[in-house]
Amino acid sequence: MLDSKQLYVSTLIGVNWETPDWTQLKTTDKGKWLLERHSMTKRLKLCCAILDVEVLSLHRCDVKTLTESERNLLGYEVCLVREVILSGDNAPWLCARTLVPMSTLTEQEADIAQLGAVPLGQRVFTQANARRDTIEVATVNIDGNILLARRSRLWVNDKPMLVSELFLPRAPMYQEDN
Ligand code: VNL
Repeated sequence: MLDSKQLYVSTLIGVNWETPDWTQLKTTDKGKWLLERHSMTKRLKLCCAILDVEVLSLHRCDVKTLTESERNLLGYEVCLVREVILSGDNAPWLCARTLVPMSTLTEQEADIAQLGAVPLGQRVFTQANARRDTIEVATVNIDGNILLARRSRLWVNDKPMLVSELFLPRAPMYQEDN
């Protein structure tokens, strides 16, 4: 894995998540990206011809490594960890890290462990009952770049997963015409 990609992942792991100021964020273009409740995949696809997913890692994590807030949002459970870089027309746009509790990977959702290069959002939001709650946001400083990140909980068939997303310097949300 390239060093910069590893740095993005470790940055996401160490983020200090905060409850957003909805009324303020709703009025800004960047805020609208952060507060997107529907599919981020779909939103990003509107900004490019080709959206690529590179899976950096897919592994199980021990319950003991979950942070207190992760346990509060997901329960005390072994999770599958999926770490990806999303690129739009070859520019890295998003680093995403998703925790999927083993009890979510059952029945209809078993395939989520085998998505490969299929974007998670593309899989999840085809389901009518998919929903997102508890959106948190953060800013991080990477090499002098102030980058935005968010963490949100997704539900499919009433089973949760936790998605952390770091918007990389070339992401459309930082470009003026978006
Ligand atoms: C993934 C995660 C895809 C978060 C996303 O779509 C995302 C994935 C843009 O793991 O495939 O926002």
